[in-house]
Amino acid sequence: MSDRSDRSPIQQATKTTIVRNEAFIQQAVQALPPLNRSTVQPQRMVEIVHNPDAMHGWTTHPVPSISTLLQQHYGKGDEFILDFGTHQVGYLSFSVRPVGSPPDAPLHLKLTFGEMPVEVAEPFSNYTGWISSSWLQEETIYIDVLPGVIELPRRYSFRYVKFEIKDTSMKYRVAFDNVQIQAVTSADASELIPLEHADSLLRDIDQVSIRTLRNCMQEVFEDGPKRDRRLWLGDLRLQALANYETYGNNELVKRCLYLFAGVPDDRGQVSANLFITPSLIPDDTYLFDYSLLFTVSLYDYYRATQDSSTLQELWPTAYCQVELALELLNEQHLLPHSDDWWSFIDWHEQLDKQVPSQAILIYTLKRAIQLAEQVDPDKIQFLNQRLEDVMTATLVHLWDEKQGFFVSGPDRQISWAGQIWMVLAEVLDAKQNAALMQHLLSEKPEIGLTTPYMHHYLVEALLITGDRDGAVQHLKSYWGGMLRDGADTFWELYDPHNKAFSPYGSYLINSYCHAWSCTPTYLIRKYKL
Ligand code: RAM
Repeated sequence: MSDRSDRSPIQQATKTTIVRNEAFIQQAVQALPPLNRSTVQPQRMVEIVHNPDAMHGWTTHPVPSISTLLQQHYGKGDEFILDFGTHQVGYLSFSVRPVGSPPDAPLHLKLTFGEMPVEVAEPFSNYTGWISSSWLQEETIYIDVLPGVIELPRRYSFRYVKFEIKDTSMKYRVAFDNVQIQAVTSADASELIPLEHADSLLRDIDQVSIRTLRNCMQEVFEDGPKRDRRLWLGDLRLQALANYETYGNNELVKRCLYLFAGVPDDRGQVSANLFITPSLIPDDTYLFDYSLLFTVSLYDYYRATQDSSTLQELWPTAYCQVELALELLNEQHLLPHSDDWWSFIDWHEQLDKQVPSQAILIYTLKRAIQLAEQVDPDKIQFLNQRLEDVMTATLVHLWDEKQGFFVSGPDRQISWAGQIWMVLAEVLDAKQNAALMQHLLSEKPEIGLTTPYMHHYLVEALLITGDRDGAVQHLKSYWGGMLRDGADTFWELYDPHNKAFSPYGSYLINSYCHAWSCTPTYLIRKYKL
C-alpha cells in the first residue's frame, strides 16, 4: 500500500493501470436517471449579523420586504443578500436592467454563494485550508449588454447568494428582477415514502435528512453538491441505505455500483471515488475500508431489491475486494499498523486505523459469506475459514480483557471508532458486545468521533446492542444539535464541542449538505425509533 500513499491525507499514484469493463459501464449508462427540475424564488432579503452564540459567529436577519428592495437600484459598492429559504442545488438566473443614462461601461458584478451564513459573511480571501480554494463558490461577471438575462452556467449549492455591485459607472445604476433557481435532483418527490411520527424532533430530523439526501441525488449519489460533487464509496453506502427507506431509487444505487465495478485497477480493486465527467475516471485514491464497503453496499442492495442478476454480475468484484483485503493480513492474521492514509474510517488526526479496519474486514466477511451462499457456494468454506482466523486473531491480539476495550497499533490506542466498528462486526458475544458499548459510553476514551459518518455507526452500534433509548438520545442530541445550530441540510462535519472544526483547515470549505449525514431517516424508519 505504501507506493501510493504518504503521511498526508492524500494519495497520488504514478502507475495505476485501470481495466475498464465496458459492459458494466454500459449498464451504468443505461441507468442514468433523469433530473427533475423546479423553479425556486428567493424568500427574503437578509443581512448578516455578528452573533457570538451563533454557528461560526454569524446569524441572518430579514430586511424589509424583498419586493420593494428588488425594485431599488444599485451602484458601485452596494450589495445585498438573498435567502432562498432552504438549501438548494441548481442554476441561478436573473434579469438586470440599467437605470439612468445609457450604460456607458460594463456592469461588474460579484456573486457569492453560501450554504451557511458564514460563507457570505467572511471573505474567501481569509481561506487558508489545504484543499483547493476553487471549491469556494463565487463568480465575477462583466455584463457588456444591458438590459440582459443572466443564466449562470455552473451549478451551485446554496441557500444564500450575495450580489456585490463592483462597478457600474457615474452615469447609470442597475436593478434586478426575476432572480430564481432551476433546482435539480434525481430524487422523485412522488416516490417519497411518507413518515407519520409522534415525536416532532424526530420528524424534523427525518425531513432534514431527506432534503440532504435529495440535494445529493444527482446523476450519481454525490457526497456533497458543493464539494466534492462526486461518488465516494463510504458516502454511497449510507446514502443507499437512506434511499431504500425513502425515495427507493434502486436504479441509481445499481448505476453507482456498476460505475465502481466498471473501472477497477489491474488487481481488481475499486477506487475510493469516481469522477463521472468528461468520462468515467476513477480517482487514484484507494482506501482499505471504502473498497470493502463496495461488497457491503452490494449486500445491502441485494437485501433491499433481491436483484439476483446484478448480484451475479457484481459478485466477482465484491469478492475481489475481500481477497485483496485478506492479502494485507500478516502471518498473525492482523492488519499491519501504518501511518499512511490507507484506510479512511474518520477524520480524526490521531486515529489509529488498525482496529477499526480489522473490524470492517470482519463485518464485510460476514456479509460476503451470505452473498456467496446465494451465488458462489464454492467460496463459502474458504471465507468461513478466513473469518475464523481473523476473528480469533482479533480476540487474542487486539482485545484487552483488563481494560475492556480493543486496542489498536503499537501504542495500543483505544478509540471510539475502533470499539464501534468491533461492535458492529459482532466479534464478541451479544452480552459482551452490549457491555462494550456501555463501557465506551461511560469511559469516553479521548480519541473521539469527528464526522456524522461515524456518529451514524455509533447510533447503529447502540441499536444492535439493544440500547434503543441511548440511540434515540444520541440521534436527538447530535443531529438535533445541528438543527438548533441552523441546519436545513445536515453537515459534513459537526463537533458540538468545537463548532469551528474542519479537517481541511477552514470551516469555509466544509460541505453543509453532505451525503453521509443523511442517515437519521434510515435509522428512524428502519429501526422504527
Ligand atoms: C471527503 C468527503 C467525502 C469522504 C472522503 C473520505 O473528501 O467528505 O465525503 O468520503 O472525504
